[in-house]
Amino acid sequence: AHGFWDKQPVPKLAEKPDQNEPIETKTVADVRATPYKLPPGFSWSSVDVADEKQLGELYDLLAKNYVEDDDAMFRFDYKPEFLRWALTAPGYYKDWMVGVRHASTGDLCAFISGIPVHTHVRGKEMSMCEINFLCVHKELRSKRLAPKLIKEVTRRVNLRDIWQAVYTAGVVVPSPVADCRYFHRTLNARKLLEIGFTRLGPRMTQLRFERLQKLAPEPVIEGWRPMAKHDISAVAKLLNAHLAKFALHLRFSDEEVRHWLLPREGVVSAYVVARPKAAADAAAAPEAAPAAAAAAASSGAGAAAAAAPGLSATNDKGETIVGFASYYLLPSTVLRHAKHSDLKAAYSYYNVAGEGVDLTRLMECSLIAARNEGMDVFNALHLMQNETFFKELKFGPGDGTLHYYLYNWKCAKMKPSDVGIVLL
Ligand code: NHW
Ligand code: EN5
Repeated sequence: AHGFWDKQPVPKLAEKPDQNEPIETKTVADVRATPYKLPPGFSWSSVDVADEKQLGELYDLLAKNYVEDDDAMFRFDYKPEFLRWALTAPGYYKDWMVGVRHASTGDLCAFISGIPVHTHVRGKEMSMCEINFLCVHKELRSKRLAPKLIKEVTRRVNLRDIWQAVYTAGVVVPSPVADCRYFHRTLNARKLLEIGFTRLGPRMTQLRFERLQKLAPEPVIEGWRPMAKHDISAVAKLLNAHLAKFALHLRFSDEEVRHWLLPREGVVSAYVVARPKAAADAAAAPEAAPAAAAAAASSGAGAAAAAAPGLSATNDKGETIVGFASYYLLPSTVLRHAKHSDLKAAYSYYNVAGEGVDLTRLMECSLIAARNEGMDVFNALHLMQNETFFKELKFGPGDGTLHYYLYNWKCAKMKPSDVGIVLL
């Protein structure tokens, strides 16, 4: 059934592996030294996203030909600034941005990208490649160009002595390591109804629906503020400690936290919950602030075994960071609509509710912040601990599922709550 995937080092669909190991082991000397052959009329061309013109060409290809929902009502519209962010990861390689051009016109007609990441799978850490933005122009579909792109990027990754990859897709191919549903939280009820993103249930009026989705005007947690440069190392500590709870997760260096999580206007938003230096000091001195001290003692390093210790980290200004929340901004084009041309969506990224912070309240603040940034909808996957807040915060299941994959790795299937990776 899968002429291509059946020959790749991935588990078969029927397989129920219990190992945690590579499927095949090779060395750089085994890797083909020359690019795969393309059909006549096409040529390989690495896309330099630092070059404004090439970034624009990639944007155009994806804006017209990338992922749509099942009913072809919406298509992802990754903006040029977003693509630059997504593809210039720390340590990125230009030759992992694999493009295909028409030899005659020079037009970019297909693409796949890889970036380097440190991935943990059930306790094993590996340097991997994270694959994204596989796209073939609509006029060139079903000609087996995608397998060519996948084999060529694999070759270029293998030449750097990397043998595993992590990727997600809305379609099922051999073989998902986890399956995560999309959930959606309405922020602009009227617009979502107008564009057919959502419908009113039985006995629901637009007015009732709008009232039901109402949120507070401003974030409700004390100490909530945008993440700044002086929070980078504290956020890295908090985030890596949190992610270690999940069977599948990445490890972020400080440099990667700076790249992926420092706010970028119109691309990624990130907030911390910071306790002022004085309050943190007071919490450490019982006679000064008994209540705060009790809370600290019940969750601090020397606490009794009863309470789970809450996470916290000190930032470069001496504040205690006890929470972190982030989302990325990815609009979709509304296809064939007279009044609206785009759907503004925020996607839940990485969130950590540390000591004394409730995850539901943290996410409520994210919803409010996203709404105040003009977003129409807030999307989140059913992974990590997200299920714990969906009901109270009025998220509902969407019609899409995101499947998680590992290339050249055999391990037991994971529950969505084991998944600690969010890709763009
Ligand atoms: S998922 C988004 C993928 N992109 C889109 O859906 C955009 C719209 N669609 C298209 O552009 C995020 C085309 O339909 C594409 C397929 C290009 C999808 N994953 O050329 P043919 C990612 O970027 C298989 C994996 O004739 P086409 C992750 C399909 O099963 N395989 O089809 C990407 C069939 O193989 P089979 C996919 O429609 C991860 C073959 O392609 C797939 O003209 C990539 C048909 O090829 C998908 N999303 O083009 C894997 N879609 O065996 C990375 C189709 O069933 C692996 N196929 O016969 C790791 C590499 C690095 C390793 C390093 C160690
Ligand atoms: C690689 N990084 O299907 C990503 N989106 O549910 C590539 N549905 O938006 C793979 N069909 O359910 C991406 N509204 C795979 C996802 C592709 C895009 C996709 C789904 C996810 C989606 C919407 C619109 C459906 C339109 C008709 C949807 C219902 C929302 C409703 C809000 C109120 C509470 C209940 C749910």
